[in-house]
Amino acid sequence: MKVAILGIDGYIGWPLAMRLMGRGHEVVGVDSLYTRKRVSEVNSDSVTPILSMEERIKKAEEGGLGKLKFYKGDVNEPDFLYNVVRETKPDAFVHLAEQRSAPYSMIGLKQARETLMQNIGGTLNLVYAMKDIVPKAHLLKLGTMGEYGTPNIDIPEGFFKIDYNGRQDVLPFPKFAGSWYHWSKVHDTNNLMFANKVWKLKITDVMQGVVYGTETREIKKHGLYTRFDIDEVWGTALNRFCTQAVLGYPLSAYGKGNQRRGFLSLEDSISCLTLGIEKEPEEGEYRVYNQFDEHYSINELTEIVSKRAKELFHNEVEIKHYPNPRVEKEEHYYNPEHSKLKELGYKPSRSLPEDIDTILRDVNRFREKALELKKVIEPKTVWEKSKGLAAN
Ligand code: USQ
Repeated sequence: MKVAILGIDGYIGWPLAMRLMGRGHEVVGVDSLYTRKRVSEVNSDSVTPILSMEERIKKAEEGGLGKLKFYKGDVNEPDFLYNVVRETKPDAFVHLAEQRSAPYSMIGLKQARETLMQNIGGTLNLVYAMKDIVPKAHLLKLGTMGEYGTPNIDIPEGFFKIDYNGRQDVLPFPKFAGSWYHWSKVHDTNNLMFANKVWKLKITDVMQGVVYGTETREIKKHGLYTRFDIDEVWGTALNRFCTQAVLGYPLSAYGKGNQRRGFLSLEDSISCLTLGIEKEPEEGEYRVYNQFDEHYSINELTEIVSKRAKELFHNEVEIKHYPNPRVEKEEHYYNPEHSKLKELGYKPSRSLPEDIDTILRDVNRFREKALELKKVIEPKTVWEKSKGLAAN
């Protein structure tokens, strides 16, 4: 199958490309390389060494993964995206080309606008290009579990049965996101449902939890790392905790630490996305998965990480509760359903503690680089202080 990966240079995009190529798919890659630029804007960098896109493609080819055609550009530019789709006519698209950091979107008006305009605009361009050029193609779009927020009831996979004033219906589950970034994904979801309704586009909307890890089978085999961010803007919870443990810094639990999220290893995220591509929806179907393996509270995670770090490196790790920079519930009910991927055949690969050991060992290998990023580890982006236009 010919698969276009939009956002191929990102944390998930690159390992997904290697997996799909290894399984005999023809991969077309698209990326503006904005993540590299935006990470450097906050004086940060990937802890793992990452090659340029050209070098990645060359090494992947030398490693026997096959050829990959790469287009550098922004999916938010309709002419650019239409040209790529016209030239390549993919059977499937994996759309990862969005600004993906909640803290980045909360820095101020500039970043909030960038996030909302770019994410919503790119997805809108894509559904139009699909309708006009490849209306039978499948779009697998990365959404987020954060679209749902933390309601005090079970969270279904996209839709739920509702009984109101004596009448019943099956409706989209209400969303209540926690950052401009997460809201951009809610708006995308609404637009995708509408594109499916009017043009019958075949769509999989993936509500993915927090992804962690440094490794997939292909990264291990070919030594071609994906990026690994640990700063307060681009790094996610577990990846940050592991790095802090290696460096001997206190683990940064925000607030009371009883907030709970769904987590998934990078290896399993890649397996789930591959499954979603290879087992596509029916003609005209819009389907939603909740893509995570298990849910943990922040306190549970910091406990596991400090225990594993102590066993591996014999260092004591402190857990520090920072005043929460975000506006979020710190105690809440959390029970999202997640059976659809398992019904399709997904089997989790490893347990979270095993993955944590791999991350700790990898970060320890690149310890010098992690140490260079010391200044950007402490939380500084505060939701309530998001900057608007200067008063004068
Ligand atoms: N947290 C800490 N300490 C930290 C970092 C985070 O306690 O040092 C807490 C946050 O307060 C939050 C939770 O960990 O309650 C998750 O935060 P995160 O930074 O790991 O993840 P989040 O901002 O939600 O976003 C990440 C990805 C995003 C993806 C999302 C999935 O950056 O692209 O969509 O995870 S989910 O969280 O399920 O919405």
